[in-house]
Amino acid sequence: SDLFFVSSNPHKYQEAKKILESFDINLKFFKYNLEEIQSSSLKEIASKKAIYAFQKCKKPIIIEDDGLFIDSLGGFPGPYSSYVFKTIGNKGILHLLKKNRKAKFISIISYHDNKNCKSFEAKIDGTISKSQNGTGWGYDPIFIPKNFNQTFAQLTTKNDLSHRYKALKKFSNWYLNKLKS
Ligand code: ITT
Ligand code: NA
Repeated sequence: SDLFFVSSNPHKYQEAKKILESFDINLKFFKYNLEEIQSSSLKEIASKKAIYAFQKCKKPIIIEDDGLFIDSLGGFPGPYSSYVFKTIGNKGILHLLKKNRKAKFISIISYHDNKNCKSFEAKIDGTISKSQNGTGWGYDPIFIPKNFNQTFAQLTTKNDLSHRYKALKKFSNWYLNKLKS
């Protein structure tokens, strides 16, 4: 049974594909620039993205909405992470931070088919590094997961511990059960 990942971001797809492979789920790519709904809630953005993605693809889909939430900035960029990355980028974020560097990544995976609409959320705590380290996409060069001393961009184990991994693991449990029933 076909399952499509609807997104404009091939990095997200590549990671999601790799992660779901480890749960024996084959993920296909439906590259599409989903209109970014502006809302202060990741959940709301995710479920709207899912409805829209299913209308476009007409096959069972998942979408993912992520946010990087920085404590000392009151959770900014959060739901605006995509826009903030394209505008001020990692350099801009580093300029804004002082002593408290705590942050977390949140991922919401939303599934939609002609019967079900379901979301799975997960987070990973960490800190923002003092400078960019490693070559990775998005905020990877500045995010250090808790209990590590290297950024996501430097770690070879990102896909075993990321927000994306944790949310997809929850999704897989539900999805594989659904396929059986
Ligand atoms: P969609 O088309 O799927 O919406 P997007 O890139 O706009 O793609 P989001 O709306 O979820 O995705 O935006 C979240 C942003 O947060 C994304 O553009 C990245 O810059 C960043 N991001 C998300 N997950 C990340 C990760 O694992 N590592 C680094 N940056 C990440
Ligand atoms: Na987006």
